[in-house]
Amino acid sequence: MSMSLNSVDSANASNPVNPVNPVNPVNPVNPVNPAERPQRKASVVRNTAETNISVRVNLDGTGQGSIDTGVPFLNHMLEQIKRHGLFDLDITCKGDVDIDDHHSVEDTGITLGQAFAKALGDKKGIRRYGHFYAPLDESLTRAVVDISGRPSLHMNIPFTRAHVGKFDVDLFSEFFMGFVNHAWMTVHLDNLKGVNSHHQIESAFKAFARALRMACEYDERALNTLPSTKEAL
Ligand SMILES: [Mn+2]
Repeated sequence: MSMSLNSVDSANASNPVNPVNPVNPVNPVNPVNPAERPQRKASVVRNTAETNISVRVNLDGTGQGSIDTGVPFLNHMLEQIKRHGLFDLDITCKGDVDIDDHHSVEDTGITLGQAFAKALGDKKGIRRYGHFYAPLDESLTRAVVDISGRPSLHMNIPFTRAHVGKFDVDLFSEFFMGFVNHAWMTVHLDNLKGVNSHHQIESAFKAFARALRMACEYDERALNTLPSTKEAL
């Protein structure tokens, strides 16, 4: 079943609520002055028998915050999202890493995706699309993001090793699958060149961070438009 924002607005004009995100009411007008716009922040706590995770995000941040997932390589990658996406991010994960890193990495992706979906609110005025090519020495990765409302991950990363230190490269796709499924985004990640698997992954996270930043940013010429001819994202 699909719902359009327009049909919800007209059916319930006195209390317009984003059907995707009931937490953030539909903002009637995005002011031209950025300081007057609603804050695009969200907090999500997700507890299961396998992990306890807390994420706080500010889409309009400056790259502040602390990250402690219990998986050092994942921390290193999330720092890339924070720094190069200019998102403020506070992330803690206490997971069953005595088994392995799988649950912690996947569930951190899920919770981060939930936080982005919540912080994006009604999505009005955003660029929606973002893309970036990030090199890291010999490695070059392209990331393309569409805040489409349709979860979809397409990746081609020909990993040259099975592990980066203790980190299992299988968990790379687990993180991004968790993220896109809960952020409701389309993400394409293509490693075009690469020999060192640490560089392959890190260039992908850097490209993703920049592409996601572009997609989440306001389009100053379309502040009060939803970038979809369907009028729904
Ligand atoms: Mn590195």
